[in-house]
Amino acid sequence: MAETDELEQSRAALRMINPAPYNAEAPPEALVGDITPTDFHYVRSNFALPSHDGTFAIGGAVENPITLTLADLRALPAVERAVTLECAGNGRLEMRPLPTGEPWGDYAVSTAIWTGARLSDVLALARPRTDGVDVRFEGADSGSYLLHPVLPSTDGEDLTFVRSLPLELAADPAAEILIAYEMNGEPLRPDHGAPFRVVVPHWFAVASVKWLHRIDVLTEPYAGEFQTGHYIYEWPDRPHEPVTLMRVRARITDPAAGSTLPAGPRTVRGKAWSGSGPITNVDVSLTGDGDWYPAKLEPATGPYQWQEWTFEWNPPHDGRHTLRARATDAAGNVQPDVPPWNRLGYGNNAIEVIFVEVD
Ligand SMILES: Nc1nc2c(c(=O)[nH]1)N[C@H]1C(S)=C(S)[C@@H](COP(=O)(O)O)O[C@H]1N2
Ligand SMILES: [Mo]
Repeated sequence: MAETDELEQSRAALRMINPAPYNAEAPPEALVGDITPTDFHYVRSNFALPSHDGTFAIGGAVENPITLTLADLRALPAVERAVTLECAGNGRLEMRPLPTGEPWGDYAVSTAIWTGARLSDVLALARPRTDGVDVRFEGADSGSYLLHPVLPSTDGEDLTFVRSLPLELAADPAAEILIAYEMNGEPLRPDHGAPFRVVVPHWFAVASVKWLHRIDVLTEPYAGEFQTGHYIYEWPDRPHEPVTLMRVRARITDPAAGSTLPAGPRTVRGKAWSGSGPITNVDVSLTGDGDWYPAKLEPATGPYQWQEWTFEWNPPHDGRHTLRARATDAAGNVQPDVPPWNRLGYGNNAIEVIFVEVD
C-alpha cells in the first residue's frame, strides 16, 4: 500500500498521457532550471512496471560471464553527469499527417543528474571477446506489445524491452555511458528504471534501457522490435535510418505560449540541446519575415545537457506577437521550419512557433 502511495506521489506533478503502460509528459516547470527535479521528469515506458531481482548478468561473447548486484556497481568508480534525455517521439503531435504512436506534445524532455558506474568499466569485468560487435541490453519489463493498439481484435506479441549499441561505443570510456543507480542524488524510482538503468548521453532516450537485467555481447548486429522494427525513421522518400542521436532543438520556456504580457521590455528565455555537438547559436525571430536576431547563449554547464539562452525583447506595440527560436549545433545542424515527417513520428525538431498577447 505504501508503495502504491509513493508511486502515485511520484507521478502527481506529471501530465499523464497513458495510464497503462504509464507514460507522462513533464510539466513546463521541468524546463525552467538547469536540472529537472525528479518529480517533473517525463516518463516513457513500453510495458507495465516490472519486478526486478536486483541483479544483472553479462554473457554472450565474453571471456568471463558474471552476475552483478547494486553493491558491485557501487564498488566501481562512481561518475555523476547531468544528462538531457528526450524521447524520440517528442513533438509527434505537431506532425502532419499525424503519425501513429504515443501522442507526445513537446514535454518528453528533461535533464537529471545521473550517478552510476561507467558501462566501459562494467563490460571490462566480463572481458568481451575480440569477435564481439554489438552489445544487447535487456530490461526486466515485458508484456503484450500491440503493434496496432487501436484495433481491439489484434493480439499483442509477447516482447521484452531490448536495445543494442555497437561494442566500440559501449566499451569506450570517453562515451561515458553509465549504468546509473541514482537520479538527482536519490536511488532510482520505479518509473525511471530502479534499481539500475543504462544512460546513454547524446542519444534519444530509447537507448537508455531501464530496469537493466541482462547484457550480452553479440558477434552479429542485434535485430529486434525496439531496434529494427520501431525506433526507425521511415522516411517517405529515402532509405530508412535508425533513431540514434538527439536532433538539434530549442524551446522557448518564458513567456508561456498563449500568455498575456504587460507592455514593456522583457527577457525571453529558453533551452537548446543537440546530440551532435554543443549548441553554437540560438536565433530568435519576431515576425514571419525571416528576421533572425542572435540570442545570448550560455555555455553548457556539462557536456551532455541542454544550454540556456535569453533574448531581450521590447514588443513594439500591444496586441499579438509571434516568437520563434532556432538552434544551430557545432556540427552545423540547424532546425527546419517543417517537421521532418516519418511514418512513426520520430525526431520532430521543427522550429517552435508561439504567440503571446501584449496588453
Ligand atoms: N526497459 C525499458 N527501458 C526503456 C524504455 C522501456 O519501455 N523499457 N523506454 C525507453 C524510452 S522510449 C525512453 S524515452 C526512456 C524514458 O526514460 P524515463 O522514463 O526515465 O524518462 O526510457 C527508455 N528505456
Ligand atoms: Mo522514447
